[in-house]
Amino acid sequence: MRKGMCVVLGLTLAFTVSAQAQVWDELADGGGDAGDVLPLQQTPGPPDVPLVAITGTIDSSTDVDCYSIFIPAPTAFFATTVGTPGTLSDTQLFLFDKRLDPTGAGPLGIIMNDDHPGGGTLRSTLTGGVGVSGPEDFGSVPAPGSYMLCVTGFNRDPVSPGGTIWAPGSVGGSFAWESEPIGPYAGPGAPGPHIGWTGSTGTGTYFIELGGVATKPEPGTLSLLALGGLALLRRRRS
Ligand SMILES: [Ca+2]
Ligand SMILES: [Ca+2]
Ligand SMILES: [Ca+2]
Repeated sequence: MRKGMCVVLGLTLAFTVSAQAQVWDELADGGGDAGDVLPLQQTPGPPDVPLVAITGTIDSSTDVDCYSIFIPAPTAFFATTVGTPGTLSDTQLFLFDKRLDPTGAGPLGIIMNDDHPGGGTLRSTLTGGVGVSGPEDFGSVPAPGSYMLCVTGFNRDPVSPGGTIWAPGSVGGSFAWESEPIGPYAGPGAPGPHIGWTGSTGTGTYFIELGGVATKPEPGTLSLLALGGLALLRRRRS
């Protein structure tokens, strides 16, 4: 059997054995309140399994809960509180790139949503593609990888050293806290690295339904994936 095929079969077997879907609970699984800035976020586990939901509680006017997630295929990604259980009626969702900005001060904002882009609810939806969940869905996830997903209630918002990230006026003047930003506002073009939060939130429980999300892979799996990719490349070139 060719080496590349062995690697692919090995990966398939490893994934099948450990592929039970995980619902992560902030208290029961995380052991307490999830932190609100890198690296105080919770990291749902076990590694390498589909992550289908995260549940928890916004328990004070300043609480924000953040989680490490892995997005293997950006176009399949979504995170939503629309139609899910939970007493927190007006949610907000934020996705940050876990790689630090060039100054090392913090992660950069990728996409956010306050009220669902399709309208009709104060709950929130993020998608990996543009326009998937409604005409106001402007954001996208740029590449497969590890991200930090944060949930809070309206109106507790992320800040950078220069002020509010995704603040009205900072992204073209028409910003209304709906599914901004992306494009020039993502990654290196975002107004600044995330260092904290401002404003206050209502309290209550939340249930974030997830699609196209896995728990963080083990480092060995990433190496194996890279090896598999190399093997496939070599096969194509030979
Ligand atoms: Ca919490
Ligand atoms: Ca928290
Ligand atoms: Ca909202």
